[in-house]
Amino acid sequence: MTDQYEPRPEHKFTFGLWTVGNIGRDPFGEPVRQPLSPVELVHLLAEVGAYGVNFHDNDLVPIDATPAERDRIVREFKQALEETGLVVPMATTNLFTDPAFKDGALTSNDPRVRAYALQKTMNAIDLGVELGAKVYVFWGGREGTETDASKDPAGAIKRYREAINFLTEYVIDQGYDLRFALEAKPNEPRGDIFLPTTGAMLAFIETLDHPEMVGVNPEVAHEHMAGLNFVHAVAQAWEAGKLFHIDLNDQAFGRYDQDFRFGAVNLKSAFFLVKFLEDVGYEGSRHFDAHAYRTEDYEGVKDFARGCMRTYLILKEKARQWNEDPEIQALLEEIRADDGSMAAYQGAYSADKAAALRAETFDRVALGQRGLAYERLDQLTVELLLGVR
Ligand code: DIG
Ligand code: MN
Ligand code: MN
Repeated sequence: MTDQYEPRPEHKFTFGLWTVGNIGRDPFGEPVRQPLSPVELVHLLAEVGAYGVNFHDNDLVPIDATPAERDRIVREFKQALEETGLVVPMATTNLFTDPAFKDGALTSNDPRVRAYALQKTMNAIDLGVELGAKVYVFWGGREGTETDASKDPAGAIKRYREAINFLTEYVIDQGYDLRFALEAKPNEPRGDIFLPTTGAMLAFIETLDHPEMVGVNPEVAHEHMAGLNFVHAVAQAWEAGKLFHIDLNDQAFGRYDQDFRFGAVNLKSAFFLVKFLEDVGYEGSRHFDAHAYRTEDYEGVKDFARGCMRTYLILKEKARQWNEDPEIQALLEEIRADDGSMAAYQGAYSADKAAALRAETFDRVALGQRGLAYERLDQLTVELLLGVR
């Protein structure tokens, strides 16, 4: 089936090796799919029309690989990229699978673990840069606690800051063209994870030595797990100039991290997210950090990947329609009307402005009586999404 919703490189759709390579293990069940090699996964992604592929160091190079094995794996991976035209926009470090990181990596209570995590991350940064990555993600999946008796939360933040400062200095020292994107998650696999939301990450970034090198990588599922509006988190990151990357998927509220296909649960919030990204001209990767249902074989995995991209493109077209819908735009015009009568009180403070505002009189009752027609506006939006407009 070919139609206007076919992915093209300019859409910048990317997947991690760990997404389409997910073999379906879960806390209550064994794998359901045979593992595919990184090279096979690159070809699978090329087949479905992806633009790029991302990886954790150990998705590509096993943690116990010899230098010779590493070189062979990287050579073969580069060849697959060459053959398919896929690129590597982002890389990251696995600081959560190996038992060494059972109590965290960069915030571990064990200084040897913290030092090993730094060493592993420097090596992984080298690997990512070698393969073309310009964004480096930090997801602190194990940076947290089950009992707050174990770690001083302020001390943990200090350790995190020291590590990120060290690693931004490493990037500067190496002369790499690389920016960091910090990814928040409130819990799982730890009972509580430090820096749990995108908002917390934005505050943390301002305390770093090189905040200009560090942004965020918000993930739909993770903000939803915290019960938050994902579009608002993305908008705050964008407005702060910190939306360096984004992890798209879907997630029911109040559940474990489901990492569902994009748009599989909350179509309306997915619509407003796509509309925001397209309206503001976000130029980064549309990275699907998601995986297929455990019920699927690899044909189902391809359906999953195609579905992520198709839904994004369908919602992008819906956003264009919404922006051009005469009735919706007329309503917005009415709702946002500004007769300029309050212009004198907008913008920066001045003593004269404050004095004049004090003298202004307001009909408070009238202010509260105006009907805003949001029911009409939202119903028109729903009908457009349902395809009857
Ligand atoms: C989980 O949401 C995390 C890890 O998969 C990875 O470190 C990061 C990259 O997008 N997302
Ligand atoms: Mn997730
Ligand atoms: Mn993610």
